[in-house]
Amino acid sequence: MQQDLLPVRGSPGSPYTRKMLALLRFRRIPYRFLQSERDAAELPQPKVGLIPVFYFADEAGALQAEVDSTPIIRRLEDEYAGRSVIPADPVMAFVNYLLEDYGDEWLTKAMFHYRWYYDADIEMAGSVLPHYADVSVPDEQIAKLKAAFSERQISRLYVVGSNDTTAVVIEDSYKRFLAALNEHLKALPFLMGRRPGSADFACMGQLTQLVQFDPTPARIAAAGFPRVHAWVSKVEDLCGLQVEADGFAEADDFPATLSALLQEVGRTYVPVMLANARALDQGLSQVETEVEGKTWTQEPFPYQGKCLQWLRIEYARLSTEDKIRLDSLLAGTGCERLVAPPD
Ligand SMILES: N[C@@H](CCC(=O)N[C@@H](CS)C(=O)NCC(=O)O)C(=O)O
Repeated sequence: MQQDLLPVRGSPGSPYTRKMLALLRFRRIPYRFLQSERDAAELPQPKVGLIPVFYFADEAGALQAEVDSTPIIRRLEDEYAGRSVIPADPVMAFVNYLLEDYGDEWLTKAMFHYRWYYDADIEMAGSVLPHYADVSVPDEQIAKLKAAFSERQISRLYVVGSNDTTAVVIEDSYKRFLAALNEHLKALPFLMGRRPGSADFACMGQLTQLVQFDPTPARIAAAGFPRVHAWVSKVEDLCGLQVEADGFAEADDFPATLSALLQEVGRTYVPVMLANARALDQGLSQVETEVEGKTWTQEPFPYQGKCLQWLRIEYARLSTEDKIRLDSLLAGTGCERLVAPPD
């Protein structure tokens, strides 16, 4: 059901919030952004304590709190017409889904890692983020919030798999992703072609933090990839973009730079998602694999096990003919392993 102003609770420091606000602007869906729990005090609580939270009206008009950006985007597609972020061709819709999940589940490792691993980044995030809920909080209170919030976040680095062993893997992958995106943007304005897909918003959301906020990754981006820096700022508000009906990249004219991006996904996200699923299946206490010849080790992450299942459901829904078309795009990128039948 369409609402006059769709309530969304989140924070400028949350990459998933930035993903969704940018998407709402592009889609021209009117919303009201609630930047603290206090602003949403009258609204229902979501089942899981994550942001952003969307408050959708049910049949009776009562608001229901929902989290998880990927299914929320699909719900918005059903409820609001026009300016779609999902390509009509199911093969390109799968590529978009995969790159969206890469943004949400892999790039977020770089985002969380840089923010809570290095002193300069911890200092910046710890000092600024506590002001987002209420900018007038007195300094003495901010000092306490800063210490408590930073400690909590640093203690959770293990969740995304950031540790002394994986730091180099995460940082190398961030730099390679920036380089691959930079090459792609020389040819096309968006990941998905001449109009943005949900993958664009997922990657841009993480990059708002990496490229614009946290000093260590921001320095890397500004020094080597000014084009990507500019892209992130532009994608934040695409409400004025004229959408071309045939603007999505096409499977039978698949951009070489998009293949290169899929190869990057195949180097990192793919081995880690597969090793995570194996560890969960076998009840292991550690995920162990290699990424680009270097060790990856982290605690199993049940939510990312579900992400892989959802991706496989997307694949299973394709017709036989579309599977063949998609398989030929994925062949040799490493991503074909995600959907290959078990051996
Ligand atoms: N899969 C979720 C992830 C959302 C998420 O992880 N949000 C972070 C903030 S960016 C969060 O709320 N973390 C818990 C916390 O900060 O307490 C989505 O796509 O919306």
